[in-house]
Amino acid sequence: MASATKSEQPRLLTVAAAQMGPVKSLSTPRSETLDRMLQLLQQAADKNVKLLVYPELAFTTFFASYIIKDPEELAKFFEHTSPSDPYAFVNSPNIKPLIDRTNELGIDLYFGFGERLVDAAKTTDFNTAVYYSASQRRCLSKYRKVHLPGRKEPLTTPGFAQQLEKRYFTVGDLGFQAFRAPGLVEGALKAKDVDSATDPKESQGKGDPILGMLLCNDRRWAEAWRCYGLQGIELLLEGYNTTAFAPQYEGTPEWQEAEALHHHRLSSQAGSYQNACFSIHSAKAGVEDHGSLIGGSSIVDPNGHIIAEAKTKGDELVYATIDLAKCRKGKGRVFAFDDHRRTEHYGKLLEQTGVVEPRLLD
Ligand code: CDV
Repeated sequence: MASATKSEQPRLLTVAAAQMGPVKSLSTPRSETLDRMLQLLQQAADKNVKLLVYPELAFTTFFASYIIKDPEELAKFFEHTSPSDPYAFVNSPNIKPLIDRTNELGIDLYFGFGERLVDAAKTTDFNTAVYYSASQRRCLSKYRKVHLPGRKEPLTTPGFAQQLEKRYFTVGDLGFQAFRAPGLVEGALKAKDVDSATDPKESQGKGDPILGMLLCNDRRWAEAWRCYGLQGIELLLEGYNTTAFAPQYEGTPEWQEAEALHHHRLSSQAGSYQNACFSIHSAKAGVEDHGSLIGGSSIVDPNGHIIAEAKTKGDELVYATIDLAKCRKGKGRVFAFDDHRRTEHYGKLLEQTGVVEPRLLD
């Protein structure tokens, strides 16, 4: 573990990705998967981990890669919420044992799940991640995946890998909201300790850690990272199910998997460096009935270095003690946004979605 810049007090935190091997099929019992998650949680406790990140759609197989026509069958992959009870899932029998145990162990969690929001007669399904604080005994924040990959209609050629997130989920409506998590680092500055006349810049990097969440494909989008960067993010959490091989695309299975891992690393390392934050990336990996998924769960530092990475494609705890004070170097120099961003030139980012090329030459 490298130290912080010269003047910074260390803000140490032990964190981990709970990489999960495959959840074999649509009919794999929930209890079997939950048991594996509980075992990873215990391993995390044994390593004194204070924050543990599970994958996207952690409790089930990656159901968005199957063609599920029966609405009753599909409903089994979702947990219910409502506008008046946005965190109702913590009491679901599919999730509550994890919450109960993490309360006993005092470990904060990020996990992904299928969320069915029931509002009067209307239901809306999201691919969701949540942050649960053990010290507060409650969820602090929810994130609904924004960049949904894949398609609405299945591919018709037998054997082709399906990716149907646009069929099963609605685009997230919560944006990219950073939040602080209490109880993770010692001596965090609190609002009551600061005089209202003091320049807010003086307290930067001294409070409780600033966190943000993404889900899988989101990590490839610089815009998502920067929305968090602009809120001073120090630690980004992300779970994923990334296809290792799709027969409809070029290349051998080995080559495709190596490329997928390369792009995963490139995205997580660039995002961390350009926003001067740590990040934790947690895979569901290995071969499920719909196809194969990459491993490569990792912890990345604010200089873009991978400081811990999974060695297998099975259940594996990937952990490290990080020093959040190390975020200050990038935030104060190369990526001091106040000093160097040029918003007057960034208009296209909000005005345009697709590509508009310069006109053809005569
Ligand atoms: N679950 C995902 O979002 N998967 C996408 C794949 C389909 C490209 C990903 O970005 O890893």
